[in-house]
Amino acid sequence: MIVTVTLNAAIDKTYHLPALAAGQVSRVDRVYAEPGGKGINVARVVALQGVPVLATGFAGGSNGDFIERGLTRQGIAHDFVKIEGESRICLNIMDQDGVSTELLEPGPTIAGQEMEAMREKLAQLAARAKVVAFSGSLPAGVPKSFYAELIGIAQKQGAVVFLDTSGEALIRGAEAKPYFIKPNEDEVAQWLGHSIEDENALKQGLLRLNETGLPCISVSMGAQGSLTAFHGACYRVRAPKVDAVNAVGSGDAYVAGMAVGTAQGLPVEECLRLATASGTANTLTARAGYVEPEDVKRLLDEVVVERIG
Ligand code: TA6
Repeated sequence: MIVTVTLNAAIDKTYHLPALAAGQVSRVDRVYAEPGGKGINVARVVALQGVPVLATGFAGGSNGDFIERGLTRQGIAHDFVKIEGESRICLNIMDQDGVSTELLEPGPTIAGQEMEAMREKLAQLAARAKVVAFSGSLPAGVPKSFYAELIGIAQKQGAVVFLDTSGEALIRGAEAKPYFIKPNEDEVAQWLGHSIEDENALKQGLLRLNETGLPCISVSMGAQGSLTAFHGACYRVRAPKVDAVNAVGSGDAYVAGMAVGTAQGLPVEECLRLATASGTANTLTARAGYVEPEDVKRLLDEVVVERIG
């Protein structure tokens, strides 16, 4: 089983409208509302690929109820810590040219006893999991070191740990040496203490990070594809060219593919292929954090994975 952890769960609302004009009334053509936040998106994309998954995290209020009901409807097992506060709404406004504007609420404030309940729940769930994937921002009240603490709990239960977050939550979380991380170039530069001039500098930097006990690090280079350092070997991956409809949640779909490949014990090249096909398939649908499984299968052969050192 794969367990996903979303500490700042959300209702992801996508508004499709002709154009967004600041200071004016804009009428929305189509609305999608579904359980979201990065880890929940990971869970949905894993489930769509027919792999057992369970979503946990914090959920509260009527938005929390909506998230749990939505997951049940989508056939995704879940076991959240119920909190006093109200889970957030994250809004993605898509215009007809495909320009996306995201408005992300900060989310609820988490109390000390709610964090304690999370530690206990995670210890139980991780004991049954091959992979535990932590994703997204930390809600208020949660210390920046909380991911490191939870990662330690999951690792103690024998799970392989993924961490997809940003900023200080990532820097502090990485101290617990998760198996897989997905920083951006700026975060890699901050770690290394110098700027990154080109692809070769990025490659050397990622290999140095491997040596610090971070076994698998993927960095997206946008249209140039992605670079991954895995136990001292480096891979460049090029995604198939597609006409994207909505890219929101593609990073989460990438994590889902990587988690599925890892849980199934696939070689790293195949994990990267599945991750990239899943991320690309996500861009083909109007919904955030969603793939059509046939798209993933079709795209697999079009992903180019190249070992570059
Ligand atoms: O990756 C897109 C997305 O997952 C949206 O679904 C939205 O819920 C948001 O990211 C949340 O990101 P955050 O980093 O605030 O947890």
